[in-house]
Amino acid sequence: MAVVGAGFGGLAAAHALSLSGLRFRIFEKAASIGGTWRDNRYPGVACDVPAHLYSLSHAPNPHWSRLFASGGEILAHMRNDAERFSDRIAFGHRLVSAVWRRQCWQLTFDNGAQIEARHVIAAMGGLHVPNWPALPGLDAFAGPAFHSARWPADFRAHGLRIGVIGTGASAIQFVPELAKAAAELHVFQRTPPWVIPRPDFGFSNGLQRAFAAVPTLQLALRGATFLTLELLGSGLRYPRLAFWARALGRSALRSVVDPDKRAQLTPDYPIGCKRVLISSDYYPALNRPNVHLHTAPVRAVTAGGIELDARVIALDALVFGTGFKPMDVLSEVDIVGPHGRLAEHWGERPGAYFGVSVPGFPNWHFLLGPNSALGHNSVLTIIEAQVAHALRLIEHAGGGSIEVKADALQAFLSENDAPLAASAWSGCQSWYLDERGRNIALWTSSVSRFRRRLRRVGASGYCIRWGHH
Ligand code: NA7
Repeated sequence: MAVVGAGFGGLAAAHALSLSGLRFRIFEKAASIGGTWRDNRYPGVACDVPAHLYSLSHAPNPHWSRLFASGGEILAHMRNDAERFSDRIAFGHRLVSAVWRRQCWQLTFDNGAQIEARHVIAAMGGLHVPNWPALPGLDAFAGPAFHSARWPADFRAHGLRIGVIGTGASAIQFVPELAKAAAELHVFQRTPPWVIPRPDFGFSNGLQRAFAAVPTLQLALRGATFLTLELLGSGLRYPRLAFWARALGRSALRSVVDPDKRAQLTPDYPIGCKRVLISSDYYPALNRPNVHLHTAPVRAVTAGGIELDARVIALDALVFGTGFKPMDVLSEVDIVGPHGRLAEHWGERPGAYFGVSVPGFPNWHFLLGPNSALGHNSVLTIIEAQVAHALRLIEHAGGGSIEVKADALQAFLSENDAPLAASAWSGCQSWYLDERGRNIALWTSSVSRFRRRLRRVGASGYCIRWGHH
């Protein structure tokens, strides 16, 4: 078995594979583990799902220091968990092609290494290919210019005039940090996000000891957090139920002192359509006299700054908080099944059965593939359900190959798209939808339903072959 990627998906797969006694290796493009949490090291980085839920269930951590753990704390915890797999991970192996030949996947890596694997668990990440806006003059900028997921460790904001493009989940975390140090901070906003307060607090040493001594206590907190998010998430599917979030968002907006700024920051689309952001320091940061909000479209980047419609903003550094290209794994890997390339197969619309299996691509198991991202709960719960499903498929396949049927995928896509029209998600443009408004990323129902459905599905909807393709 080959596992590609050593982020949370790879670790969840490694744990399950080692429990089942199957032989496997993990191939990781970078020099260390961590995926999202290795890449995103910007100041203020934290998870917006409470930490006791945002942990793999096999690796609870009684010592989370706060409800919303920082990225650094999450990465340290992942490293602890990954230690037992260290001899199974091949670092510096970026998968460039996977070709199905003689009932096996032949994997080729950028360092020239080649291996054969009967099954591949592709844990290459849902959101990790940086989205760079197509702005004229981007290369002409004279100062440092970088994406939030490529933050230079030696970047010092002190005394600089800094521009930030984008106001999504990442930007609202690093803007307050930059605002403290920058001489001027210019935030270029295309669409105002809905932002609700972050109910964060630290866990005292006593409480951490109690979590360690009584694991049920920790499980109870995890369960309660899960159920709360499931319940709140239903507000995204039935927008009328989201009144509480709208009220929270509106009351947070009242903390913006300047009425013009407040108007610019007020969203004009249904809450939940884009990911609801949680922050208690974003709006206060925008109140600072050194922080300027621009809503005019960015026309171009010049050597010395950003050109808006009517003016040029002089800048020393430029930060892109412009998010990621979802489901863009194919920009990195050429996957060729028995009947052709995945890029061609997905040309019309990317689709995978429960985000895992694609017709025509036997023994290939995606984690967090199309239509399995979430807007409301911990994606780790989805990853774990998908890993369990992949292992069931591997077991069913025996020594042969297992492939999902095209009509099973069609039925899944129709089922998943059904609630879309009535939900908040169809009310604006977001990375959940492609340019034609089709949902390529989201699982539109609850995690509980995802788990239940996957458990029942088993290998029905799949076809097992013993001969050669
Ligand atoms: P997000 O949440 O996708 O945010 C990206 C932001 O960048 C958002 O404000 C976008 O505005 C803006 N953006 C994207 N492209 C452009 C261009 N071309 N011009 C101007 N502004 C642009 O990414 P994050 O990194 O913040 O978070 C990623 C996910 O990680 C997040 O959803 C969580 O699930 C965790 P828009 O709203 O599209 O107008």
